[in-house]
Amino acid sequence: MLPFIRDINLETGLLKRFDNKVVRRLSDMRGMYADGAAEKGLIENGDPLLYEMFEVTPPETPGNLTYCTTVVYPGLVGNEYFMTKGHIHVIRDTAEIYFFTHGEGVLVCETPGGEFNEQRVNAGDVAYVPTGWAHRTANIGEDKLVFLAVYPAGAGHDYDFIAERGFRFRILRDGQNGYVVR
Ligand code: PAN
Ligand code: ZN
Repeated sequence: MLPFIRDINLETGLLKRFDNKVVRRLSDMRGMYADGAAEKGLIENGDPLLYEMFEVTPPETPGNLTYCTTVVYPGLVGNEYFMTKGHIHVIRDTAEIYFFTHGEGVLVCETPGGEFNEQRVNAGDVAYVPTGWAHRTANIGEDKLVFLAVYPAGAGHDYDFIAERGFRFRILRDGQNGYVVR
């Protein structure tokens, strides 16, 4: 494998070349938002696009890294901001770096033991998610929230962990662009 460079548009999150694109609509996250009636209504009326990921995926051999951009669109399901599904890595002993390049968001982290952490993030913030923490990102702004994630290739994503138990707290709207954790 040769060294390589990819060009990222910091504002849109678009990579000029990527290996894989993931698109998540609300119907891909059924049951994850608190307001089931709002979720149903939105799915029936166009099924909004919540977020997209553009991945660069070197071989999943020991020592390699994967990176990708995530673009979380602005919006609400009921009173809950658009967010990612959230996951913990299959290999629990995995840390990850998020570099936020555009927008306003909240990074939500939780351990299997129930320790909870939420932090507001803006363009320019570099977040470190330590090993053993599940993570989710919510967009609390009016524009796209964009970030670059870097993590060990082959770490895997355990979505069932969050789908089954959720996070302890949700990121809800509180006034214009404000949020409350509840
Ligand atoms: C990120 C996330 C991305 C989308 O690249 O995968 O933001 O969130 P979900 O994977 O929870 O749908 C990351 O943490 N990768 O490990
Ligand atoms: Zn991750």
